[in-house]
Amino acid sequence: MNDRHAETANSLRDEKTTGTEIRPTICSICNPGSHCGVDAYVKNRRIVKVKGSMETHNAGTLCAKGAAGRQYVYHADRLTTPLIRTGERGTGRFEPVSWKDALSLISKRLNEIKTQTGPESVIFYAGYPKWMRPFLKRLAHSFGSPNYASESSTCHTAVKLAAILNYGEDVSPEVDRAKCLLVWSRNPFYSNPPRSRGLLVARKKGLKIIEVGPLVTPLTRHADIHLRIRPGTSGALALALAHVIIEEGIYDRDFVNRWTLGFDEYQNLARGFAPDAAEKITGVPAELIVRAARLFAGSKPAAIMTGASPTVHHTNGLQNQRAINALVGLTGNFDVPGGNHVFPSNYLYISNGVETRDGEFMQSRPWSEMAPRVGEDKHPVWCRFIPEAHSMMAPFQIRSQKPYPIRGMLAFGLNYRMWPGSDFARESFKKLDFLVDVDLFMTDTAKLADVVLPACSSYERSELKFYPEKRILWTRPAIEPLGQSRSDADIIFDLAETLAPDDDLLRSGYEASVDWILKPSGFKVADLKQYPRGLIVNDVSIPPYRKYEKEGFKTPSGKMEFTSIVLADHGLDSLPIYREPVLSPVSAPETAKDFPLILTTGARLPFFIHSRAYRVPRLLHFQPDPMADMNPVDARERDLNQGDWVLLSTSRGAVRVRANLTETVPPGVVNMYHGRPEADVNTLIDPDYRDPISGFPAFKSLLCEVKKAPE
Ligand SMILES: Nc1nc2c(c(=O)[nH]1)N[C@H]1C(S)=C(S)[C@@H](COP(=O)(O)OP(=O)(O)OC[C@H]3O[C@@H](n4cnc5c(=O)[nH]c(N)nc54)[C@H](O)[C@@H]3O)O[C@H]1N2
Ligand SMILES: Nc1nc2c(c(=O)[nH]1)N[C@H]1C(S)=C(S)[C@@H](COP(=O)(O)OP(=O)(O)OC[C@H]3O[C@@H](n4cnc5c(=O)[nH]c(N)nc54)[C@H](O)[C@@H]3O)O[C@H]1N2
Ligand SMILES: [Mo]
Repeated sequence: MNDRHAETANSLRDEKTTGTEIRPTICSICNPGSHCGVDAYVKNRRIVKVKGSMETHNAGTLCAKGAAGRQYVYHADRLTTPLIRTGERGTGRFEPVSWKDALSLISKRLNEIKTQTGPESVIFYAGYPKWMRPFLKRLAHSFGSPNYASESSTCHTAVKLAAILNYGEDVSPEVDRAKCLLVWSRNPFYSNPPRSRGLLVARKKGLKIIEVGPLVTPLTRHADIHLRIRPGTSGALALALAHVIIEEGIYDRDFVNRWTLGFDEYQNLARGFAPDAAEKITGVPAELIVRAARLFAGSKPAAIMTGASPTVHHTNGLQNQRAINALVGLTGNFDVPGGNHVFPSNYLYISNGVETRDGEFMQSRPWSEMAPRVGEDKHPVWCRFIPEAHSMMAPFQIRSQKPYPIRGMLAFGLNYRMWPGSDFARESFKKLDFLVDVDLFMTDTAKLADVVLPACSSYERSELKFYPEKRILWTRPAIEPLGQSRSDADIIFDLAETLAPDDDLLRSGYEASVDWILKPSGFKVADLKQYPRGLIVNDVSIPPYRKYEKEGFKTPSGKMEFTSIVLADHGLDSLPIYREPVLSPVSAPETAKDFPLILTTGARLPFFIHSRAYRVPRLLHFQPDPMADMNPVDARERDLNQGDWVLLSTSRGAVRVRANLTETVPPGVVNMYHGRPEADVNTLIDPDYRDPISGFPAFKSLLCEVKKAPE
């Protein structure tokens, strides 16, 4: 293989004098595209220090979460043995059992449910951790259940769905070749620090940046223009940009004439969003809208980078995202160098050109041989294009038992605080006949389970990693799994013996399954093991540009669709119509009398990640008490000072937090991070406050009030 790749790393160094060995591995606390290379300094089989690897994309750096890796791995609350519940659900009373007993109980109960009410009565679920997903999905389908579900029912898949409806495929921005980048509701400095450096490099080379989002972020000072929208109004802003671009004739006429469907209707729709009208809706000055439209359409090539979730966490999120996407085609930046490139993922959400057959691996049984998925009745468009069950609908179906009962769940990293109306989700999960949760910690969700299994961290396991820079890696554990904890993959492959006895491939084991997935690449796990920091694969096939010229678009019309045929077929708006958030000062003036402020939740913080970082002292110290950000103007009106304890409330409830007075949030808006056990902001959001098409929760635009908390 030597002519195919360059090794990216030197070999391991032994520091004989100190007895400390440097072991390369990865930190996997955040998104799969980052997962920084780490040098773990190991002495007496314990990690004594972690350092960012110099040889990987993070170039020697680690973020706050990564740097706290040792406190995470060696946390006193780490689960170290399998547990079976002995007390009431939620009380946390468990007793240790052997792996053998735990796994045989799980097999017995899940197979019983399968016999009694069908395999579809069991959900196989993965939370934010993603690395076990290919194996878990295959296990579900080989068991006979269509219900593999994940956190992706709140994350990215609605963005992807919008792109599929517009273009037939998902697209990604080519930052390094673009002349102008429209960064729409994304804060890479917090959400993806090692990759945000590319943005600064491009900026130095002259990249123009337009930032869209209500919050001031570290990107703002690098942006040429910041369009500070009212939360939830992205669709109106996108249509206003289209209005200017069309009126001024600075769109790509040739592309629009030859390759698009529904331009006339779209143009008519955009006519209603002249900059002055849009200013009233979005709060963005008309003059800035015009400037941004001219800059974006006047730069060739230009690309749009949207976040994985903030544009779609609204009741009109999917259509807003479609309105944003439409700008790519309108300006002729679709699938061109430096625009938005169609580059399908190769393995676990990463596009790098190294061919695999992961899709084939995961779907071991066709949908037609299984029951309808959870959520298929309510969100058919999402289910048509996203090959999963809709986890947002699981709490409802567990209660209603319609169209069929859901009774069992095998979950890896289940966190009920991820759901809107998290208390509702919690009570739903309590109703299951049998719940298994695999986690590193005894979380509040794990306390609801019948069986809790201890997973190990990325420092203690081996996994296949793909990175955008054409790098592939089989990671090495730096230490043995703590206590009796095990890797998620080992647990899945053990369970396959009894839950999927007919699946010979799954039963051939973990590494053999990965070899099968990797077959088209020509690599095997055994080859990759020789390269502790991975390989750069040189001869990959990066998809060409303007593929549509040969193949057409993968939409029903074969064109880019301003008007979606699929949506029309489902009786939905085919145009990207703008609708107010269901709970906004404009659409719900009665509610706004008591709850006049706009609540947006979950904008990323550099030191927290969903539910996970709160237990790590070094990270909690950055924000010891729960905090809600509010503008000093709103604070003054309420007689509030920095750090005051306040009640943040919606019509559904209240949480007690400290007020953080900051101009990073505009007047009239309150921003709070989610997942906090003592102040769970998702209890303030109705479980059904969702986008009707994608089913995504509208975490980022609703109504609230802030008042001084009673002593
Ligand atoms: N440190 C850290 N990193 C993470 C995560 C984490 O929890 N912690 N989570 C990971 C996950 S799961 C995801 S999905 C990504 C998300 O990461 P990003 O896609 O970067 O999204 P956010 O940081 O949530 O929001 C980015 C910007 O969206 C804008 N925004 C906020 N509210 C609204 C709104 O109502 N409407 C619009 N249009 N824009 C709004 C704000 O200006 C905000 O700065 O981050 C990933 N990375
Ligand atoms: N209000 C509000 N709510 C939100 C969001 C928001 O912006 N606002 N964002 C939404 C989005 S985009 C997302 S992605 C979700 C986040 O989704 P969640 O799934 O809630 O994310 P986490 O809390 O990071 O992880 C869940 C669990 O996985 C466990 N875990 C970590 N690593 C492993 C592992 O290797 N193996 C196993 N078995 N378990 C592991 C953790 O300990 C934790 O208990 O939250 C969503 N909820
Ligand atoms: Mo996410």
